[in-house]
Amino acid sequence: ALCLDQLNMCMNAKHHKVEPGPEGALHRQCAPWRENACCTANTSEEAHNDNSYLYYFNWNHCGAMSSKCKQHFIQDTCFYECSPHLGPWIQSADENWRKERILNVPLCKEDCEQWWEDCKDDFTCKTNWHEGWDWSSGTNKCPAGSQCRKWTDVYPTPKSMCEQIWSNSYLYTTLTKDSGRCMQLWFTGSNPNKKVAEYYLNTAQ
Ligand code: FOL
Repeated sequence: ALCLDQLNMCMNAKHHKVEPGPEGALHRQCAPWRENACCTANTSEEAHNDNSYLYYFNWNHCGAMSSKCKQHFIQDTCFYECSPHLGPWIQSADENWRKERILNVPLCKEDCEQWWEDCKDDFTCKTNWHEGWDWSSGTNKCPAGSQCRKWTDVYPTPKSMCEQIWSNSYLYTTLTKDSGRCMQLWFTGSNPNKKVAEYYLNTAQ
């Protein structure tokens, strides 16, 4: 069906379903989306694996990523792949691996700050993780000339990390989860992001 419902839709990207719907069982950290999801059960399972077939992305490009940091990347993957309420932020993308992307999704302060806190003892060699890797081995490695640096040298603030790591998929905000005006990566129970998307659709940002 033609998409007329910006509040309940899936982006046209690499692994997303054509339309959102219930999934009986989504894996672990993706389980909160099971009532209405843009990801399949297989995608949700892969989201938890290193070098998964989703993007063959190597979290451990500067030594092993800590598990407390990695859980945020798994959650980000669940959010990105499963969220059915990203309509107000979906844009067309000029990329060979997806037709649409998300831009400037207002992220709740707590989720961005906890992500950065839990990663701040880790290392990376790149600011924008979407491009410029060495893929010659089949997974991303640090490109020649780059060096692994402390997380806090690459990303001095939570804002710099949340906005830059995925080419401005996220907008850092000082809004808290209880505001109802920011999107949550981490939630339990019914999806709080539906109301947030509704708000931004009506105010047309
Ligand atoms: N999470 C969020 N929140 N937003 C996203 O856009 C997002 N995207 C991914 C995963 N989680 C996300 C997908 N990640 C490449 C690298 C990372 C990636 C997908 C693809 C990649 O192939 N990069 C090539 C350039 C590809 C191209 O654009 O031509 C490279 O040069 O490294």
